[in-house]
Amino acid sequence: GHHGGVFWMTGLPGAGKSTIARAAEVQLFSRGVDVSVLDGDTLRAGLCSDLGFSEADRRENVRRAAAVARILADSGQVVLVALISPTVADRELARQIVGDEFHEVFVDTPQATCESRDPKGLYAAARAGKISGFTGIDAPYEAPAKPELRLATENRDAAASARDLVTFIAETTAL
Ligand code: GGZ
Repeated sequence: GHHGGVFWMTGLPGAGKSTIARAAEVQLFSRGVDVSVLDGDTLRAGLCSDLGFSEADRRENVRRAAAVARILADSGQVVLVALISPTVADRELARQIVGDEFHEVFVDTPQATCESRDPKGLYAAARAGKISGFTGIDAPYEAPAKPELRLATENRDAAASARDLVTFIAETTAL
């Protein structure tokens, strides 16, 4: 039988974290796996609605997500977390909270590609100086040096990246 696990997807805004997580969720669900997705938009609409994008608020966002993910993973779920989680220190905190079931997944998309997608126009707004502290423009993103899985998304669609993620999940959780 399978056991739970936390698959912590980090990457720039617009890298495709949430899209890949949702596609993987569907693929896992159809295999009968108990799966949850925690993404920035969902968390920030509720549990984390008091948080902004300062360094401290991002860290608190990561801490809460990790705490919830741990509870869900301990009850046997596969948990896909899709958060920018921009710093090595933030992700180390998450790993510490989650424990052995933590797996770091780097959604590796060149910034130029993220910026050309710009679904919400946030990169453009940041470039124009209309918003400040935007990750990749005037707030840092530290790419993971040794992620457990790297999804290079350039020239691949979200479904293909999701399949790679599901394969990795199947290997690590004995689905
Ligand atoms: C980064 C921001 C910002 C700033 C709003 N910096 O593409 P999106 O729009 O839907 O996803 C981004 C989301 C990032 O939230 P996270 O909770 O993943 O961030 S963190 O892990 O750093 O806490 C983006 C939107 O929020 N957004 N302002 N200044 N992203």
